[in-house]
Amino acid sequence: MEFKEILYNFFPDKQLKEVKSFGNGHINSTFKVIFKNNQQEYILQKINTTVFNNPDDLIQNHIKVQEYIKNSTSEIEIPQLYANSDNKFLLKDNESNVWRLTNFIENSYSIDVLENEKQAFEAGAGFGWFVKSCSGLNPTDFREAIKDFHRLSFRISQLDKAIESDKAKRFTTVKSLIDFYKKRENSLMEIEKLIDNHEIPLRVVHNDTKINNLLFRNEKAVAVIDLDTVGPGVIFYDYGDAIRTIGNTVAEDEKNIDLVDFNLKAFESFSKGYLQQIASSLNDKEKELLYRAPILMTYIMGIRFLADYLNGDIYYKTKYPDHNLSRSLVQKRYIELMEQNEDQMKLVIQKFKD
Ligand code: ADP
Ligand code: GN1
Ligand code: MG
Repeated sequence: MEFKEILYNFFPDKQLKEVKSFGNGHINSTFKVIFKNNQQEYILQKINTTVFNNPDDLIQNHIKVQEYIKNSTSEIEIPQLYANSDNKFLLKDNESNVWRLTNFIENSYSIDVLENEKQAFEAGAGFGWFVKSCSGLNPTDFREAIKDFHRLSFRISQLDKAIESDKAKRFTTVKSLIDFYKKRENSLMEIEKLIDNHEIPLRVVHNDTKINNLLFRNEKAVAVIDLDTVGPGVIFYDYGDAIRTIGNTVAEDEKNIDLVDFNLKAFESFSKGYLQQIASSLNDKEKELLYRAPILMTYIMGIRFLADYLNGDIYYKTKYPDHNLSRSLVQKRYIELMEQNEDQMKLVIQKFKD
């Protein structure tokens, strides 16, 4: 269906001026929409229904958060969903594409790579605000957009299946990379056990806290976006996944592996901003083991990229044949660097944990 028709369903009175492809998300198709004589801009998204089989769950979860925090006095916000003329938040077009519309957060921008440490502090404050704001919500009231999304054993079994079927005939080229990840499997599974026995509690978390899912205005964090995966999870998921991109000096798909570096100062700034918001509600086990979260989450993303590479690039958007391989190699290098910095990471968390 044409953009004009889709948008007519949301705003029959507005005249379309421009629709352009926007952002660097790996999952949905995102467009910025501008109407004539209308200052407010919008974000229109075609939801990837191969990834999100039940898009209605996404909307239910988003609305739950939207309603819960609507009276928040914080300067940080989340995108607001617009209903269409059928009073629904999802529009299904005649080609079975599913669309949603939100406000464009005014004068905002996202970044893919950190430019300075102030941004890391701001990102910590932003993502920390989000999880603090959701702390009164019950995780079991949310629908899991993707079952077992950050469950390590699930991601390991996905990788094992990908190795076994070797669909794209790439196994031999990644043998040593697989070995790297396999070596760390058992140690990281210890964290899953603590989650399963509730020593690390379930909370409502964002579940996709990479740096470009946060918006800035004039260097200040102003919005947490991409709520597709909001729902049950543990604090390690959000904190760890954020560090995965925020502490890395280069993009997650940098081709020159020698440029990958761990920015301890950015790690410290993010941790300060994040823990200022949330430390008082963490239990001792969470505080004690938080330093392991960045390696856990980088590992999970590393094996997901690798599995997708072996499967022939069917999940993430890719721009060239070895794109998923580049991503997985960056995660590997970044894990090595964090392993070398583990003691310093522990000390930083110690400093901000009370
Ligand atoms: P994906 O699920 O594909 O990652 P996102 O919801 O993260 O999609 O959107 C992709 C990009 O579009 C974001 O990284 C951001 O740059 C931009 N974006 C998304 N929603 C908004 C919004 N409401 N206001 C401004 N920019 C947005
Ligand atoms: C995807 O949607 P986006 O681009 O913000 C992915 C995350 C990965 C990330 C890696 C639903 O995030 O889990 O960490 O790519 N989202 C989904 O860049 O799979
Ligand atoms: Mg995104």
